[in-house]
Amino acid sequence: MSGIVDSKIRKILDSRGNETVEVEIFTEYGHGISAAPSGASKGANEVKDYPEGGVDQAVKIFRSEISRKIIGLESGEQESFDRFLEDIDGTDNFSSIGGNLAVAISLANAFASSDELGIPIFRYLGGLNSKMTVPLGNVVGGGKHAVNGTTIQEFLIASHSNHVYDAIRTNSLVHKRIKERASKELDIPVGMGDEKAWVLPFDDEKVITMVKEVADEISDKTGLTIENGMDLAASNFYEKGHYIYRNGKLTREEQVDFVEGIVKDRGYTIIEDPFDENDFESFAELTKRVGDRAIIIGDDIYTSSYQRLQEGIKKKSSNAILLKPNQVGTLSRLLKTWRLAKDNGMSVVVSHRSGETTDYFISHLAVAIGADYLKTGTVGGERIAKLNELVRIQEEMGGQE
Ligand code: 2PG
Ligand code: MG
Repeated sequence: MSGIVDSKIRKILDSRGNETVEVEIFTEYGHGISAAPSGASKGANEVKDYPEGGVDQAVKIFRSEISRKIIGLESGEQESFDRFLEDIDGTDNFSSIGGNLAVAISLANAFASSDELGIPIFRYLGGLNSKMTVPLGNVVGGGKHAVNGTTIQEFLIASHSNHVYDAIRTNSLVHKRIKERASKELDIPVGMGDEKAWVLPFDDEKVITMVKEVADEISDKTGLTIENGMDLAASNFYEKGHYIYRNGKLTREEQVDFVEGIVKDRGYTIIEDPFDENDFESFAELTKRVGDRAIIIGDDIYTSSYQRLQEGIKKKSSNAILLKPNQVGTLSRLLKTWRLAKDNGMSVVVSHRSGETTDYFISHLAVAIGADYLKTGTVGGERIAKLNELVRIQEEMGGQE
């Protein structure tokens, strides 16, 4: 493996039309490119996305400081490369250079190494854990990803098939059918949110039933098992001891009962962030009640952080974790958290952000670490870029002609 010989940075736009950074790393025989995504419903404990001065300042820091210093670094030594980024930053949460700049550099470097070896990234990163993942995507969206939608941020579905293309296609059929169903009831056009899920002016109860019915209908038609799930992103509507829904409010205890009912009575098997990000205890209570039949995923509660996950494990808060590289800023940090989750028998979901580019690194990452699911929407160019990459990866793995 060779050292880094050159690098580049530029501003590009993400799917919301916001500016983000794209980084390129060149080794003697390899080239890697990666762009940072961005969240709208961020966890309070994520690293800082940009330094003071925003995207422009991040570009300036890269050009004036980092690009010079990375020349000659061993691209194949990802851990020491990522430590170099931490050292340059000098804080715990990347507040000097920005976690989004760090993550674009870190992932571009891994990409360059795999390219140098002439192998796809999932093979470069993967080992015995590699396996094809299951596409998990939202078909109805609200919360911070939409205006006037449901209080619950994401209504998710996951179709299961040995052929990932069929699973992706089936997810998209559910998405299509939801629109047909909703359009019949509404005399206004149906629009999409940030992640290209439908935004419906219905209360959450109604959507819980509707998405389950549509998933069952499409499952009967296609023969594929389709799981129902949701990301409540509950921190966003938790205020002083109450969860405030568009049609009423629940206490902490009532929220536990409500979500228990969604699993036990409504057949949902994937539940993300059902409580406030600091309420490890309610997470633990729900996991105790329904953890044998559903995965309870921590996103905002953990923010992919090793320390936060340690606390969750100690308190038995969940049986699954969501992993997003830009929550922690480097690939090495993310993999460290993943190992901890794995060693403790947790399910793993790799995830996109609501603001995305066509970067498909997370598809390779999900396969490389054998993630149970890749959460990355069901339609929309920036989501499809990742889903279609899964199809190519499966072909490369020899699993699909
Ligand atoms: C989430 C994510 C992705 P955001 O809450 O899981 O769907 O949203 O990127 O806005 O944090
Ligand atoms: Mg989430």
